[in-house]
Amino acid sequence: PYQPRPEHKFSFGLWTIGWQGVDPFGVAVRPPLDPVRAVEKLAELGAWGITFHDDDLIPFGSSESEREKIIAAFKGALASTGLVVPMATTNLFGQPVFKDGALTANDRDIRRYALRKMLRNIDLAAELGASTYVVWGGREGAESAAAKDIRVALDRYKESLDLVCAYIRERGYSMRLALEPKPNEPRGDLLLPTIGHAIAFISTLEHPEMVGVNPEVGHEQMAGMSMVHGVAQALWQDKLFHIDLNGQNGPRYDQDLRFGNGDVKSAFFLVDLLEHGGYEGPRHFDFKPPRTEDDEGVWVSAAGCMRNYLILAERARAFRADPEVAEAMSASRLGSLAVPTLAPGETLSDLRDEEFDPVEAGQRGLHYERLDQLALEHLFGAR
Ligand code: 3MF
Ligand code: MG
Ligand code: MG
Ligand code: MG
Repeated sequence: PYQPRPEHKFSFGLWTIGWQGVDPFGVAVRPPLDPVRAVEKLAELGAWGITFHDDDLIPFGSSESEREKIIAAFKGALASTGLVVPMATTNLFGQPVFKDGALTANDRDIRRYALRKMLRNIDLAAELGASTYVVWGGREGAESAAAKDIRVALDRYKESLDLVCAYIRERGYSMRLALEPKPNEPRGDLLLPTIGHAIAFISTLEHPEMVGVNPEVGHEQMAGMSMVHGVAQALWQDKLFHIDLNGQNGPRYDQDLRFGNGDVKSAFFLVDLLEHGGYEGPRHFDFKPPRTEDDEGVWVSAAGCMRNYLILAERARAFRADPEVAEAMSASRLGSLAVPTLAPGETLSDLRDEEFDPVEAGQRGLHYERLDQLALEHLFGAR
């Protein structure tokens, strides 16, 4: 019953299943993963799409002819499996040239190089049919407020994104950008640290309609934010263009656990929101199979992401279909929040004239504990 199928729109970054386990304390524990094998394995597991940074697919420094060979083999695997490329992105953080950021590096020639690298991969993304291009700043940020004038850095960030949007329009690509917020790591502080910062920044762009967000579960939780509230606001503002699903245990380093590990209750309400809140985009996993895993463990971990999503979706459906939940929601007056505070035709002077007993109203219970207990019991599989 929890078998992933293409219609579920599950996608994975090539850098996730392909992660070799290099971390700040240790070297690689797994060999490189051939992108063709990644496509075949994901298709076999029931996934729908694969995404990549330019350098995940085409190793940095590859020659023109190597690049063409790799792209041809990748396209061949896509064609034979039916896997799609819904999104692509640029690696603007891995190479030493990007140690002070890319689009907001203090060095102007580095910013120009970063923009060139991005435009080149946007062409490839368009060629492969991607409709979303994710922008994660990577190293856009600083360790010291003395080292970067953040207001000026934001000018440069805006300048670059305006240029990229103009390029996409000029080329006639049907592609939108999705900014990925993250509070810190690898820099001490990153620009656009949360969903809220990103949405506010988007409103300053030349083409705000072309730019949305790609929130990641772990990144919001690193900032101590509620992923569920953040995603709900992004949906409300029509800005949820893409999503990075994974797991995290509280504010610490970016754990990138498989989806379902970490804060399970938040995962339950997130799936409930995505499934019942009108989101129709990819269910994209950005996780890291832990260093403890061999090749077999990598695919078990990837399959677990999808299976956990489907289990939580089924639990969320059962929660919403339970008559006792409906009754508890009505006892908690959830429906009343949907009624506009001022009735049609009413005036503020009507409102001011109304008789009200705040002491009586202050005594009403909301019964949220009963409702939350029902949610937990559905999540636990106890109902
Ligand atoms: C970093 C990330 C990135 C982004 C990616 C864009 C390496 O914490 O989450 O993954 O998701 O660059 O999709
Ligand atoms: Mg992460
Ligand atoms: Mg990540
Ligand atoms: Mg991510």
